[in-house]
Formats: sequence, C-alpha cells, structure tokens
Amino acid sequence: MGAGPAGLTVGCILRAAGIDCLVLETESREFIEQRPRAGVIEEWAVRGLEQRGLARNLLERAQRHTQCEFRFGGQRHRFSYTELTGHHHYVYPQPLLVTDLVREYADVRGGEIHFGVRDVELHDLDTDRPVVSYTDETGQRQLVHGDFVAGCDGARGVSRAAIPAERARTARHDYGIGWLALLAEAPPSSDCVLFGVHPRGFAGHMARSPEVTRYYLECPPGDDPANWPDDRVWSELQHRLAATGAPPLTEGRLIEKRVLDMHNYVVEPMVFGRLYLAGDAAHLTAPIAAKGMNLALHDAFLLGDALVAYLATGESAGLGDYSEACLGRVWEYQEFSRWLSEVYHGASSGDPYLAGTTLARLRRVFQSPSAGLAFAESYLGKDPAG
Ligand code: RFL
Repeated sequence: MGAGPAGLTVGCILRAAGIDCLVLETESREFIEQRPRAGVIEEWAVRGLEQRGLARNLLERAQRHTQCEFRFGGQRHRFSYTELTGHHHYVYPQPLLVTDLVREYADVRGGEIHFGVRDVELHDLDTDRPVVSYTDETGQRQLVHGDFVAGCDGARGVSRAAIPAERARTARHDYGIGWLALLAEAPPSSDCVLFGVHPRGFAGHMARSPEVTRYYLECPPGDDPANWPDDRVWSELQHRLAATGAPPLTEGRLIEKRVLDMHNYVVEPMVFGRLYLAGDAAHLTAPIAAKGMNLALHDAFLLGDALVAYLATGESAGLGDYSEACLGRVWEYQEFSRWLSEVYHGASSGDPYLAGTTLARLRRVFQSPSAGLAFAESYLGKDPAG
C-alpha cells in the first residue's frame, strides 16, 4: 500500500527475490514523480539502497554535504561534521529517488503497480490470508488476496487506522509551531545548509539542486500561506538569515508555499497480524531534523529483507523482531527532533529563560568537542552497522 520511498523499496526488494507483489497507489505516476518533499539522505541509507541495487542514479547525481552553518547573534558558526566523524550527508530530492524506485520496481524488476486507486480497505488482517479491496481506475471494485500487507501509505493512508485501538498505542507530540515550507527557483545562497536561530523565528536554507533551494520560515501553526506574499517571505528570510560577512540571499520565484504544522506520532507496535506498517504510516517526524524519509528507508530495508527471508526459507526471526528493530531508531530520531526543535525555536519563544538556555545549548555544540561530536552523530544518523 503506497508508492512512496517505503513502499517502493519494499517492492524492489521483494521483486529482486522473485516474490510476487502488487503496489497500490492513490495518486498517478506523474504526481508521485514530481511531489517535492525531502532532500537530505543519510549515508547509511544510501549504502542500504546501494546494497540492494537502488542507488545508481543517486550516487552519480547527489551532492555530498560535509558541514552546516548556524546563524545566531548576527554571526555565522560553521559546523564541519565530516571533520569530526568522517561521515557526510547526501542531498538528492525525494521526487528523483521516487522516480528511480518506481522505474526499477515496475520497468526493470517487473513489479505490478496500480495507480489512481480509491476506497482502499483492509480485511482479515489477523488471518494468514489478508485481503485488500479497492476501486480501480475504471471504477471496478477489486479484491486482492495475499500473504502479507505492507502498510506504506504515509501519514494520510488507511492502514494505520486498520489496527484496532486496543492492539496498538499511538504516542503523539504537537510542537505548537508552524513552518512555512518554500521552494524557490533560485540557486543556493551558500555551499551548505543554513539554520537561522532568530528572535523573529527560525529560518532554514537547504540546497535541492543548482537551480532550486528549499527555505523554511517559522510561522504560527495553521497560518495561511496567503499571509506570506513573496516580498514578505524574502524580506523575512533576508532578515532572519543575515550575519556578518554573509552575502544576501539570491532571490527567485517561489514555486511552493505551504504551512506545515509541526507534530509527530509513533504507533507501537508497528504490526497487527499480517499487516506491517512502514514509514510515515507508522511514525511521523516533523521535518525539523530531516529524518522522515531516512526512517522510511530503514523500515523498508528491514521489512523487505524479513519478508524475503520468511517467504523464501520460512525464517521468521526478522518479522518477529521487525517492530522493535524499527522503533529503536524511531525513538532516537524523535528525541533528536525534539532537542533540535528547542534549539531552533527557543530564541523566538517569547520566553527569555528558554531563549537563554537554548542559546547556551547551541554555543556548547561549538565550544565543547564532546558536545559537538554528540550533535554530529545525531545529525548524521546512526549507522546500523557501526
Ligand atoms: P509517503 O512518501 O507519504 O508515501 C505514501 C504513499 O502512499 C500513498 N497513499 C496511498 N496508497 C494506497 N492506498 C491508500 N489508501 C493511500 N493513501 C496514501 C500516497 O499518495 C503516497 O504516495 O510515505 P513514506 O514512503 O513512508 O515516506 C516518508 C517520506 O515521504 C517523509 O517522511 C519525508 O518526505 C519527510 N521529509 C524529510 N525526510 C527526510 O528524511 N529528509 C528530509 O530532508 C525531509 N524533508 C520531509 C522534508 C517532509 C516534508 N513535508 C512535505 C512534510 C520536507 C518536507 C517539506
């Protein structure tokens, strides 16, 4: 269920082992290949894709990032995480990754995929022959009988709700903060990611390609993008990201402008009978720390490999451990997102005590080698092998 990074990766792993698989997706192929979202991919996740034959284009085209820059108190503070750890980040826009994965799944590995499906329902999940029903593009109702259902249908899908309330717990956290997410047809204004921690609110700058840059502006939750005409966006970005010695941002046409309300959830366990949740269907992390797609890939590697082991040899340990193995990383990333949210938003909280303590926390990252290393490890994400 779902042709996002999680569902397509599981599908590719199953097809590589010759296992029959059907991917159902509510949107069209053109839509999913263009939907702008993530960009930052952790090094271990790229290695995981590479090991499964899914990173050829990514390794050719992705940019490697080795440092980020915080701007606060009118000054620039460079943080070279690769110098501290030997590891780096990749930047590869999510639509390019989804395009690569859908091509590999459907066109190369011969996987079946149906786009534009509606009214998807799950049945008999607690039996060993679960059923999925849906309305296809021609309006016909269809029934699919299978061995397993991978619920990879994202934050707005139906699979999470198919777990009876008494069989799973959903932990939620609402930051009470909004981010105006922007895509600008403008070249990046810095060779690295910028985080502006400013009394007027957080601002972020992230390269997506030589022509396109993602920006974020903290705003009230539920704010209307219509309150943010282009002039106001650019003047606020210039102001919040200003620092001594930093050239002004290169402006351009804004091609995406939407308000994201920052909230997280985690479903535990991520399994009910023969339904296995993966990615945003199971856990949402607001894009504060750029972790959501990385978690989706981590789940997909574990689930794909566990399903292959079970269906090919009857080995069930991977499926048995699946939820716990995913949730360890999920909670670690949730904690880091929360920590980072305080750093980003303390200065603009209106509470001078919070502003003082969170700026002290940020300065410690630059002044204490051990605090710097701890930050770099969380920022880069833990390598499952190391
Ligand atoms: P997706 O990508 O949402 O895919 C789910 C798919 O399921 C389809 N669907 C259904 N299909 C069948 N039946 C149904 N009933 C269905 N209902 C929905 C949907 O159309 C969709 O195609 O989930 P997945 O695979 O779990 O992947 C998760 C990631 O997409 C998400 O976590 C990231 O985009 C989060 N994120 C980031 N993550 C990072 O790791 N690094 C980043 O730099 C980063 N930046 C971001 C982000 C998310 C953002 N937004 C829009 C919230 C930046 C932004 C602005």
